[in-house]
Amino acid sequence: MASVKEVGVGDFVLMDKIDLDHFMENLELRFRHGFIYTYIGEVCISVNPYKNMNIYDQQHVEKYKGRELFENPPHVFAIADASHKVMKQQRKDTCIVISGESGSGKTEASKIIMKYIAAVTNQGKLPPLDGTDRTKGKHEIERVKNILIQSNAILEAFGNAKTNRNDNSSRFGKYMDIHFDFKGDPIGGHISNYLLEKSRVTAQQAGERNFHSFYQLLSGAGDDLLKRLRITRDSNQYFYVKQGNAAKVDTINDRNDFRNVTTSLNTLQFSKEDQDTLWKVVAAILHLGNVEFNINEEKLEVTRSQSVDNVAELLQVQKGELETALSERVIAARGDIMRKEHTESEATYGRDAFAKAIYERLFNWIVQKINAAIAVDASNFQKNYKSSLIGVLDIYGFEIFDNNSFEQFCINYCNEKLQQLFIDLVLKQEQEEYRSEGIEWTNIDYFNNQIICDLVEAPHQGVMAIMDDACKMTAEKVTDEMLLEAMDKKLKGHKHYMSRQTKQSEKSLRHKIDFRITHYAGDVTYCIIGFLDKNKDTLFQDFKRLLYNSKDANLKAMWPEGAQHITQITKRPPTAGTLFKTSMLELVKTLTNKQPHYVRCIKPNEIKSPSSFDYERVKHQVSYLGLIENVRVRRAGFAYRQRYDKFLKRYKMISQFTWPNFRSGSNSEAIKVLMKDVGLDNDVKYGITKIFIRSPKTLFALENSRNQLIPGIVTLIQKTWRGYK
Ligand code: AD9
Ligand code: MG
Repeated sequence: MASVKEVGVGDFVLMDKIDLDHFMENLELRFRHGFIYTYIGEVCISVNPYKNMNIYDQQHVEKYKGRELFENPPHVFAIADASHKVMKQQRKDTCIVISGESGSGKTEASKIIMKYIAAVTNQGKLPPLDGTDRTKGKHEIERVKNILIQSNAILEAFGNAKTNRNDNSSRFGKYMDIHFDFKGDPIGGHISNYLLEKSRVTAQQAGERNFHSFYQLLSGAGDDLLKRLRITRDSNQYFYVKQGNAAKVDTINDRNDFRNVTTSLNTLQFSKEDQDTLWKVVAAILHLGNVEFNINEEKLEVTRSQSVDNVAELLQVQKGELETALSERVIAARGDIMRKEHTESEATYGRDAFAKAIYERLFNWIVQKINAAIAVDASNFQKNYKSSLIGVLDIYGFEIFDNNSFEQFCINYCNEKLQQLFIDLVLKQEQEEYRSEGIEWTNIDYFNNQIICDLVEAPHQGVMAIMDDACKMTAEKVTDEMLLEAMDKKLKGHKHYMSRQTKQSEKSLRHKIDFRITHYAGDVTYCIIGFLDKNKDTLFQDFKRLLYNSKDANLKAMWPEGAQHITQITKRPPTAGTLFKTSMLELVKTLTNKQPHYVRCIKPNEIKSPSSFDYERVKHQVSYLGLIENVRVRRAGFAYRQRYDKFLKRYKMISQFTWPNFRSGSNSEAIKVLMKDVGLDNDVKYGITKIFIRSPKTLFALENSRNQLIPGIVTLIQKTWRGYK
């Protein structure tokens, strides 16, 4: 591999001057020359190249394997390697947190990381399967690696969709733990998924699509399967997938993707029956979207009987029962059981809630099945052995659309939490390192977004709590507008909250039903309509019972609560907002316990172009991600730090006292002598295990001296070598 000459500065910490302009200049220069990665110390900044880069092949894997960050040009491989190294050598749990706005390259980065980990583990030729334990182990590791990688295709098919920001936008959050044995080979894993944006199942904005799975099925399934599922290839026939008017996407080949998903399903040992359930549910939803309601002589009628027929057939439930569940609900009031017929709008609401719920359950079921396939097999280990792990977090990025609703509110709150974690960990980690090395340290100011997290999650006073209070009121009919009023009352005067009522002069808020949150990443205007319903997330009990009675064993198992009798249901389930908030708090706790590595992704432009660097858009991201402060923190303390043994190995050649060896003393003593000898010792501090260098210039000087000497040393070594021959 020809070595490529770096352009610009590979680590922002080493720049002469650090301010926004110089930061931007370096980032743009590097991007324009195809250097998409740049470090801030150990944080990797990645700018989406929007084109295939030839930097992820086996040769690159070899180049980064086992190396230190500074030894090679910046690369996300190096971050993966660092994480793996810490996990393996220190037996510490680590995590890689990938953040950035929608379309900035998080999911791609997470896949690149997974591939790297797969490539550097369990190396060597696989022995033939002869049944001995050792070969079993090696084959088992290959199986696990295969599943970890192939699960992506399935999860993306069912959990990603084309949005107006990204053709392959993650509509769920994903945190994956990969467990490793003592050799550093993967032995299993676990995926946690967060809030799937299920509203997409029934409605899409213009230019957007439903989840990929629908279009993959329509384009990729063979004629036989289509016939069995009673569907035609034409997506325009189905209301639930045509609203965005964007079924065809240039960058997506649904047919091929269907094939890949099928291969992955087979690899993951989804049985024929499992796959049958999967596509039947998808097809049933297509039919369900075409079911309509009509009021005839004051009675609700379900029209499009054929569609109802198809849904019943595919979900393996009684058609009559399905029709009843679609048109009325059973309610228990003080021990009495009554039937109440839906209005037309209640029926449509019920139908949509039903479609969303079965899709969401299906998605959770898929995740469970993947988890079962990669669960760590404890019998493979000695007693008391604890595996270590690397967690990889790839979640939906911060997003602003023309219309923002409850889903964007949750997604953006999630990004606030991650930013908070970044602030916490980056500062904490720095401070802890200085403290443990016995070095003095003063704080740097950050914009702390805790205030925005509180605005959303604080007990009683936060938006989530106000929403939950509104959902609890059943006596009178609470509307979304009333919810907004309650929010206005409680949040009036908050620096990060605004609505027409709290600030009448604000002309940019178009409607009375809008409110605005000033997020760390920018202002987002949310429309309150739909918040209550989405937070309550009601699914009429009748549907649960219906599915519990399905003849499809998989479906039945997905709906255990359908077994409950209506009178047994006394407690209101937690709201969607509360569930999400709880899962975010847990996620943050999980990540805090691990040694973190960060990849911060930047979107270079809005037009998915490999050649456009939209200066203002990038500058905005650099600002809100707090990257300049990140560099400052890193430099205010010390720009560079290195373990004594490694440092000595690299620079011992530049002093006559340490080359080829320092005779009398420890590594740290040798380095003290060396630094004095080259006149650089006023810029450094000596910690317990590491040397800390304050200014990048000192490091440059060291590197320069080393570079000047290397040709001489190479010649010397060559001569010596020849002498041996
Ligand atoms: V979202 O929050 O899920 O909407 P992501 O995950 O941040 O978003 P994603 O990884 O899906 O963005 O990247 C968007 C697109 O950019 C991809 O589909 C690729 O076409 C493109 N991309 C991103 N990273 C790379 C890369 N390293 N090399 C080549 C890339 N293309
Ligand atoms: Mg993504």
